[in-house]
Amino acid sequence: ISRSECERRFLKSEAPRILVTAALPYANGKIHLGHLAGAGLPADIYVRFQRSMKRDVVFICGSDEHGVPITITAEQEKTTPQAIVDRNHALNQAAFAKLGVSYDNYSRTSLPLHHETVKEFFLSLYSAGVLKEKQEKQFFDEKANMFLPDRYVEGTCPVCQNPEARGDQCERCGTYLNPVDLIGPRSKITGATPTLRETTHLYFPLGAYQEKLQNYIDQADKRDGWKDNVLQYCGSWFREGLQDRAVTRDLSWGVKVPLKGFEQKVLYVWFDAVLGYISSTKEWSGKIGQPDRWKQYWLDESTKYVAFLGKDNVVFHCIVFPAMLMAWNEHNTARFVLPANVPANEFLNFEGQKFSKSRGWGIDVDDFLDVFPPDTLRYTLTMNLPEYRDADFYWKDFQARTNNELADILGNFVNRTLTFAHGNFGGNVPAAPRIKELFTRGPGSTDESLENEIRSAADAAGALFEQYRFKDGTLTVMNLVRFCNKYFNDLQPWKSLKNDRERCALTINLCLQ
Ligand code: B3M
Ligand code: ZN
Repeated sequence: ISRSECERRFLKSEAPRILVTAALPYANGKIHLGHLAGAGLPADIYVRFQRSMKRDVVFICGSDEHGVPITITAEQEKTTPQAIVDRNHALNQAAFAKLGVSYDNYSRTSLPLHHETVKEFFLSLYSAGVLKEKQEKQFFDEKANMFLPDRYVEGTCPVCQNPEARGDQCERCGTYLNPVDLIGPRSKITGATPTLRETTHLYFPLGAYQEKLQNYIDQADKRDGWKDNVLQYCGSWFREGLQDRAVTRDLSWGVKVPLKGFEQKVLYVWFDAVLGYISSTKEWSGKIGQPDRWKQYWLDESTKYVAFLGKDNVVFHCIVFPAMLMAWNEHNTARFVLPANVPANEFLNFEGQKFSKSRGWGIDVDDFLDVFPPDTLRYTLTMNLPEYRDADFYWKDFQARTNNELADILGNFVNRTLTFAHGNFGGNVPAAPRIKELFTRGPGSTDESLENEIRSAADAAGALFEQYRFKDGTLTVMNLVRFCNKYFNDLQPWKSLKNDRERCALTINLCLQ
């Protein structure tokens, strides 16, 4: 990339402040390597890069602590949902910290502050008449005494006769289903045959926002270059046509619906989870003693908001969340910023297969870090990020990248340079006064070529990080280090040390740079 091209790209994204969020992991279990590759790690690289550019950036995450799977785990373990999320929240927060993911705040959605934030948001939409009440029939499990979410009804697919189709979709033939379409429906929780019961829910009119959403994504893409995979997912949702979505559920674990007649219901987990980014930023503001600071990030249109996540969360961040914010903005004077970009990643697999908790396939981050230091994992994952297509973590690759690249290239160069500077220049950066005359010219690596390489690699890596291309950005850095090792070998400072100390000083000075 040419220098002018770099500058054009850098300037393009020059925002006075940047808000970065990484998808909130469910506190139903421990995070595994796939979670890191999807959101936490690329977001951390982006944030560290922006901080190094001296930009004003806040980095927000936390645990997503609601949803039916957590209730079910609690029942299986004969404990409360709160106990489950307390345990996993602590484990996941510690695992991220151990990996060096530098969140400014890692919150959790069971906090009262979050519940208040969500209720205020919900009530604003409700009282503005945005949400519509609908009566419907839903499957009810008499044995478990609960309404069944779509995914918790199983039965035979009416299209392909797969006996294990789920209420929302048949995984064999891909057909989207309604639970009532299933032949011989049964509850996934108790195995009982569910009955249909009348219930009332509030719906968000997603369909009414389709055109606005398409315009928003078009504009944002023009400004910041959205990834093709993300645009394709959005395009296919738009082609199918957006449907209105229920935002309430007949469940007990979650944010209670603050309305008369809805006391037995909670808000849909995604409705509350995306607002977790806002409440986490509020919590951070309180912790740093500037309770209104969050508003600078969320309520000022000059903020650049970047949301990192995995592909399964794209629809919620590119469609559902922006539509919710649009609805709020239409009825309030304080207006939220929408994501300027959603650089979602595809999936990371483990040794050629999907991570699967139930099949015991994969490795949790905390177990990994009990054995290996964090940089070895960060480096291998970065070089295998599923930025454009699914990627794999292989132990063999981890071994090779750690030994042959991180240790032999980067580690070796840093070690030989620092050892040399300590051994021969008293641990100082040696001055290089006669820099112009000493500049080596001629074949092979020279002082001048190294200087150019340092500058152009920094520019190129910066431009790539700015475009969410973390794999290529890191490769650019590693190629610079390869060049540096060659320079060290070609210039032979151990020889010049004996006959031309200034020549040697310049070599080590440039290596340290
Ligand atoms: N908890 C899904 C996940 O962990 C979901 C993300 C919420 S982001 C607001 O992949
Ligand atoms: Zn089917």
